Formats: sequence, structure tokens, C-alpha cells
Amino acid sequence: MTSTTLADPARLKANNPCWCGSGRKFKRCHGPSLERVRPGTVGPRRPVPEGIVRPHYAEHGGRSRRDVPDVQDTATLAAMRRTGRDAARVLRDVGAAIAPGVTTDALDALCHQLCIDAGGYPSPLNYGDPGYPKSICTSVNEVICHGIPDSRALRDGDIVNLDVTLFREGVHGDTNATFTVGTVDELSRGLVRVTRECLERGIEAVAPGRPTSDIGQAIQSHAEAEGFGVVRAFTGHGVGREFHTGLHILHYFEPRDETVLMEPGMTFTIEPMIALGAWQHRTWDDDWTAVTTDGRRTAQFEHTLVVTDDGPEILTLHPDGEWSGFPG
Ligand code: EYF
Ligand code: CO
Ligand code: CO
Repeated sequence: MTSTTLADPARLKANNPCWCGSGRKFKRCHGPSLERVRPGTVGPRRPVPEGIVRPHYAEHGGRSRRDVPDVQDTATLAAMRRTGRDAARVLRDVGAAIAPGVTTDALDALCHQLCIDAGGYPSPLNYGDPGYPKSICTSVNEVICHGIPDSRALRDGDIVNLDVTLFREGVHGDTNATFTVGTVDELSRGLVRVTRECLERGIEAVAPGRPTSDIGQAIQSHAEAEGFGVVRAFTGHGVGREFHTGLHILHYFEPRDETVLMEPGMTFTIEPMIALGAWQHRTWDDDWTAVTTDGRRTAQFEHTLVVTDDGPEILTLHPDGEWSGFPG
């Protein structure tokens, strides 16, 4: 993804006076905050060594089988604890490489190698129909989710979400966090902080016997109280031996989900996407990348969880117990 230097290249020239009447050139005034992320060049698919055990879609693409149980047996849960913890390590280590000038493709290369070093397969690679071409999703600024790593270098002031999923021992661990690049404006920092709080609120709503709609209600009320919007089109999901099961975890209140009850042993993600402005999306011509209709920024955080008799257990916590992303 590369950026233009103009809000609307068809109408405004960088050296023209800014529309706001400041008397400054547009490029020195409102131009930078209205820049749009643009698609860059996507590099070739990275190979996975022979010895790595792959999910069923790795060779020919394809989606998850949806009609699988969402309540896991003890052995599956033990594997999900190990894989989830290592997914969190990968997310932390890729996040540490974020800096102005680093391309999102360089982050993909690092994620790919770290998944293999962990003895696992990067779940996004070839997932879907057609298969997703990379090993991580890198969603910059107004990109809501599913940003494809490419030749765009991160810039001072960007925010970027890294979404890592590791497949190992026959199970997936899915986690993401939003990071700041260099010096980021206060509003964007507030957006990222509130988004993280939204995930915390969603996790706090997890309890056996309670409806999944409690999760969305907790997230939506916090986001809207802070003046932000909840993206509706993408949801949390059941996860385990399949990347996505038929269970959908909405990040806004949906009365129809008041009858979907959480059970001990149930595993799913919560992954709210929170918007500064419009929560509606459109998709780039690549058919993957989802961006806001108004070009304003969004942020996201995600964990994989299991419902226990006592409440939530986060399966994608880093061994040090800290979350990744901003604020650190
Ligand atoms: C139009 C993909 C399919 N889908 C979901 C496939 O749960 C996820 N993140 O938390 C998640 C990650 C990926 C994913 C990576 C690739 N895909 C992407 C975009 C559109 C689409 O179908
Ligand atoms: Co994810
Ligand atoms: Co997910």
C-alpha cells in the first residue's frame, strides 16, 4: 500500500492554500491527516517447509468447515493453550519490528518465519477462496481488516493492526493488536486506547450461561459512550480445529443472540473494530482489503478465549501476561 499526498487528488493540489482558510499550503495543513492508504505491490507467496503440518486449505485454498463443535475436549483445549501462547509471542515479536520506513511486506516475512520457527503454519496463508496470499494481515489507518502486506513503508503517524494466527498441534490461535508508528496524533491514540478497552469490556462479559449478546452490548456501549462507532460487517468467531466455525460473536447488541448461550469449554475470538467516523466499509479491488467509506481511521484488538466455569480464560496471552500493541 502506498499513500497519496492529497485528500482528493482530483481536486486539491499540494501547494494550493488549504481549504480551511489557515493561509498555509494544503500539504502543510490538512493534507497529511486526510491522506488515504493506497494499494502497493504484493510480493510472491512465501513457501512453507515440508516438515510443517498444514491446515486442510493450505494447498488448494478453501474456507473452514463451519459445522464443527464450539465446545472443546480437554486435549484440544490443552493444544489451544500452547498454540495461543505462541501466537501471542509471534504478535509481540512482529510488533517490535514496527518503525517508520519498514514495509508491511517485511512484517509479513518476519511473521512467516516466526510461525515456522515455532513449528507452526501461518493460518492466513491460502485461507479462503481464492486463498489469501500472505501470512499476516496488516491493516493501516483506515483499513479496517484483512490488509494485505505489500511494498508500502510505514510512516511516522500511522497506526497499524497486526493480525496473527498460528496453526499448530491441529488448532488455531488467533490474536491481533494495533500499534502506533512514531509520533501519532492524540485522537488516534484515544481511538486505539478505547478499542483495547472495548475488548477488555467484551472479555469481562464472558460467563457460562450468559448470552453471547452480552459481549456485543458491553463493547457497543463503551465505544459509543466515547463517541466512536462499531464496525458491523466483521465479527468474532468460533475457533479451534477450524479457523472459523459457525459461531459468530457480534461486537454490537443483537437481540437475536440473546438465545445463544456461552458454555464451559466453548472457544471463540472477540475482535472489535472501532471507527473514528463511519463504521460502514467498502472493499478494495483486491477483494480482500476492507476500508472505511469516509477514509477515517479504525483500530482493532483480538484474543482467542475459552469459557470456563469461573468466566473467561484468554488463550492468546503472552507468557508475561501483558497485552501487545498501544498503549504498551
Ligand atoms: C471475502 C479472508 C476472506 N479471515 C478472517 C480470509 O479472523 C480473522 N482474523 O481475526 C481472519 C483472518 C483472515 C481471514 C486472513 C485471511 N482471511 C479475508 C478477507 C476477505 C475474505 O473473504
Ligand atoms: Co485475527
Ligand atoms: Co479472528
